Amino acid sequence: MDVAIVGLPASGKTVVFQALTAGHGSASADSRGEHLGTVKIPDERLDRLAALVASKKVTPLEVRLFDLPPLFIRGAAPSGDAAETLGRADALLHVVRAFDRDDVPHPAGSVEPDRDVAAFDGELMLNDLAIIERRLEKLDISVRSARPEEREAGGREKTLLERCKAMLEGERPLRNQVSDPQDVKGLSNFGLLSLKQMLLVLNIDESQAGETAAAEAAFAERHSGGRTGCAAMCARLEAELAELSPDDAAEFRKELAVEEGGPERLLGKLMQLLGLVTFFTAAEKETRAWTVAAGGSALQAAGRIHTDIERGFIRAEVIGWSELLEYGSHTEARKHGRLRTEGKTYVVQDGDVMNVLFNV
Ligand SMILES: Nc1nc2c(ncn2[C@@H]2O[C@H](COP(=O)(O)OP(=O)(O)OP(=O)(O)O)[C@@H](O)[C@H]2O)c(=O)[nH]1
Ligand SMILES: [Mg+2]
Repeated sequence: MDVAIVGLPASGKTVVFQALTAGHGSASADSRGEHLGTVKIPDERLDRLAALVASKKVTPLEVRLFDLPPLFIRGAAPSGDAAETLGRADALLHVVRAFDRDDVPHPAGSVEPDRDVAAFDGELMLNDLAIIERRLEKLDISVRSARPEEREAGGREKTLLERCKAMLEGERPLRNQVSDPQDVKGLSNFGLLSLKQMLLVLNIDESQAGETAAAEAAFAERHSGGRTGCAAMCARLEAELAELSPDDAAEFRKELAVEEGGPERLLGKLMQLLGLVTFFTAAEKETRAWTVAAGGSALQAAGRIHTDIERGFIRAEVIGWSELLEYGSHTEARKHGRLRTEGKTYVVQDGDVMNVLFNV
């Protein structure tokens, strides 16, 4: 999964990146100032499964985080590497400044999170409107010379694009309006930025850090919905805490009355927003977490592990993670008839431990 960190200049993007990568990942910077980091998603279920089967290797889910330089400076559309990173991203993490600091001027002169959310969305929507208008023009030309069946497909695309155009002209980001998976798919190749799922991260002041939950709830009330999620965090504090030993961090948190697990909670919200179901493979060689889209089948799950396993799929042995822990081993679970045999169309459930039998 690729997530791009975006936002206005000096909103704290790089500090959020540091807070998320310092504890659970690694980071590197390239010459253009774009940072790439890998964040391992902590999952207690995975650790317990790995301990149960005494795995030599434990592989958690990973998210690739891209910390981008500020976008839309003087209205310029993203170009080059930034455009490529944005196009590929599965979600945008939009850092919204709520911290106040005289020595770090806000580009708009004052700290107003709601204004910044709207302003940034406005840029995304302008970007999308230009893309859609260009595409509609092209379609008009190509439909005239097309064969009847092509004309029909072109007509459907035109209807969809015109609907999107109306949403954008009404200043509504596409992500909260277009919900039919078929439509989302139909639009997926155009690089529409307001269609991307977005986690808004309210970057609060140290002085507010003790009231993170309340700040988050109020912010979410105004901005969450559709495919937009909300979280609050004091990025600078979390980035500093992530550098400390766990004991020192815990003590410091207590002193400041800041709740545990800020970055973990943010990552949890991100996973929730992405709508992914986590499943596991557990063996002595490796225990690993994987994902499929919610509603995904056992066959799709097999394909995530390896295309050969998908191709040669025979059946899957499935058990919920907590049940496997309860029985202590696959052998015991099988003895009690709890290891289920499922076919290709089985809908994978969050927390399933799967063993796919295949033949190639
Ligand atoms: N007090 C306070 N300062 C913060 C916080 N987050 C970021 N800052 C400060 O704000 C300044 C800008 O932070 P960055 O993370 O560099 O912001 P950015 O969005 O990456 O900036 P650009 O990449 O230049 O757009 C730095 O001096 C940070 O230390 C915060 O939560 N509290
Ligand atoms: Mg930065």
